[in-house]
Amino acid sequence: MYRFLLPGFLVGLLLTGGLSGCGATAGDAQAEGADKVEGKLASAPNVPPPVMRSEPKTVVLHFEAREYVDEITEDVKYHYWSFGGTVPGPMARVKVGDTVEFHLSNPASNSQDHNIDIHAVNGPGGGAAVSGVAPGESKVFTFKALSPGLFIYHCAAGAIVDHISNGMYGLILVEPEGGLPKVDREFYVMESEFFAADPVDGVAAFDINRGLAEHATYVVFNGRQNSLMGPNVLKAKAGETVRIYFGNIGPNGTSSFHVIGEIFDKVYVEGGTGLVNTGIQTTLVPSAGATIVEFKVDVPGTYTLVDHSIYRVAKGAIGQLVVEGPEKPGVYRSGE
Ligand SMILES: [Cu+2]
Repeated sequence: MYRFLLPGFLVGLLLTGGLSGCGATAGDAQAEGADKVEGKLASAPNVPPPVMRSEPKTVVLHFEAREYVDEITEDVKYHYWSFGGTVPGPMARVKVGDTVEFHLSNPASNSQDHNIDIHAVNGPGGGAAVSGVAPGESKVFTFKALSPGLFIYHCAAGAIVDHISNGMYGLILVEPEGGLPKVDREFYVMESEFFAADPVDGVAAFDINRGLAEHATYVVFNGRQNSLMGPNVLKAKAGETVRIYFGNIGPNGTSSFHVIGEIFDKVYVEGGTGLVNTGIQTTLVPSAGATIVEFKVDVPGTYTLVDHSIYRVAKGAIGQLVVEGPEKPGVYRSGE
């Protein structure tokens, strides 16, 4: 589904300089006691594994800006700008108290300057002030993860709107002390609007007038229509607990995130870890905001993820979670 996913990202991971200062490979740096560890990253809908250590470390993250053309619908391709060759970009996972050494590279083959604003940063521009890279450049900045929560990152270069609208965003989880409670399944889902002009030879590009009018052509999960449908559905077994890390970049719309047929047993309000609400049907996720939801799937069947601003489903804001396992007629059945 994401044909650029592994090649582009791994090339970026491997070629952007290694771990300066410790002389170790990424694998060596994972060893117990190493001062620096390579960051845990995963591409949506996958989630990096829990951090599983009690001591804070310096976590090295390597991101690469990539511009490419890929399908946004079955019939239309789009001129994406991205981190790592996927939309959304990779999800990162660190722990509160960690120091993050963030490397951003912009290959010479790209056409645009880029940077990154990470909402987990305390400092001007969230890093954008010191991470601007022209094509062919790389930069490094360092920040301490002071606050736990699920945070958006996005490019803030140039006019910002085109970089955000073209796909340059993703999520970073800063785990609280002791981590989050164990669950059976974790997924990474991000909603976004695309403002696409009429395609030329089947390829569409950003239309700023549609953006200014707040009139999205597409509203999608994980960067394109059907990213969580058909062969790409999320899967779980009856009785399992599911956690979704859900981000909404907008850039304009607020999401009314809902899973049809389920109730969120827990909502980590606005992506923070200090306030957990329970028994929630639909949760609001603002532009450039995030949430963490958890629910137990009791009954087998198909559950549908939507932005319950329901006209957006017709624009692509839909995905499915398919649950297999034994029926549980005491919870749900046809008839009396
Ligand atoms: Cu950019």
